[in-house]
Amino acid sequence: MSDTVRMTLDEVRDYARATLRRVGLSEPHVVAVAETMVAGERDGCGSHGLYRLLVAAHSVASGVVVPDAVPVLSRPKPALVRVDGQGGFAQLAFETGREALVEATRANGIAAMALNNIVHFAALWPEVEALVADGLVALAFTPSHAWVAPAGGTKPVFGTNPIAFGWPRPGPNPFVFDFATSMVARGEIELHRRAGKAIPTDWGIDADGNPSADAQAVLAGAMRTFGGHKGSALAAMVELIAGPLIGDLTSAESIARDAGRKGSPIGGELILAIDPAGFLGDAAADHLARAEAMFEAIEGQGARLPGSRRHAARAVSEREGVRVSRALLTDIDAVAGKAK
Ligand code: NDP
Ligand code: PYC
Repeated sequence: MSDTVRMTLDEVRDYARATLRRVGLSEPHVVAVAETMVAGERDGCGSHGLYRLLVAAHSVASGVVVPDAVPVLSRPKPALVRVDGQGGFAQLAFETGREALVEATRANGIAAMALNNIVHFAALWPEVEALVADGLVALAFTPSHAWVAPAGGTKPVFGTNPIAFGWPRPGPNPFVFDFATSMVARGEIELHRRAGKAIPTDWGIDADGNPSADAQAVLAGAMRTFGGHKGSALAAMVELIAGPLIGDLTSAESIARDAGRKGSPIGGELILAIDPAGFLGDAAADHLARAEAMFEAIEGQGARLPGSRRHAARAVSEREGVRVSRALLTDIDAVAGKAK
């Protein structure tokens, strides 16, 4: 028997929704959360696909997340949108504020949305992609739990703190990158642990501060930032602008609030959106067209653009479905069964 199962994207969606219902999420959260898992599987990002059902189920069971939270939207200033997630998952908070953010960006040229009081386990590219689909340039940032040591140190201070950026392009695929400021997302190390696979020794250090290829040892020790002091500074920036600046938790505060429950990170997210027409008016399309020369210069020499692997994976998944680990589905069913 194969150790993977082929599923269409509709089957992935149905499975994710059914599982989230069984673990007790309210229907609006079920729909919003499942969609980001479908996006993860579809775009070949296993660390943020159906694997996250285990993570979400645990956050519900351990009382880290409010499963039926109803997010509350407010407009503190004309160009600022705030959504208080009331302790629920981030996806529904984002959906609650999305239209208001687009409207504020069109009205002011630039706008920001703070998501507060949320629990976050998702990839950020679906959010910036959604804003880029409205013709905006978008950036998103969120801290997580203190798992990552600063460059030159050995003790966790930062979260894996992703940064996502999206830029509209002619044609179906925008320019989007989305990466952790750690060497790799923690979810990738967790997947290596589950599979009993070694990790590259530059991903992290064990509890004694030594580089390690043992995923479990690094999960118990500290992860490293990417790019040495540069990634470390970017991780610090994410802590500041998506933590204290919006009145929310740092990664150290998030893990303290978790109090050993091992749930998903608790805190906030900052999303910035810019309307190219703000600076450029009717000339926006001409200037955006000039940006294409840069993309051509990158691809013209055989280098690839961030997002190109995802878009290629998406085309295959939409046509042929995806392959999901049988062991993962068994574990998810067991966890969801217990929740019932
Ligand atoms: P990767 O290191 O795989 O990097 C992802 C980004 O880099 C993608 O945009 C990817 O494009 C691009 N990229 C990768 N290789 C190349 C290459 N050779 N040339 C050009 N571009 C390249 O991802 P991470 O492990 O850092 O993060 C994975 C996900 O985890 C992210 O989506 C992030 O949002 C999520 N995450 C979420 C957190 C949270 O708190 N909510 C915390 C940490 C991470 P492509 O996709 O096309 O390969
Ligand atoms: O993979 O680092 C990670 C992560 C943290 C929160 C969500 N994903």
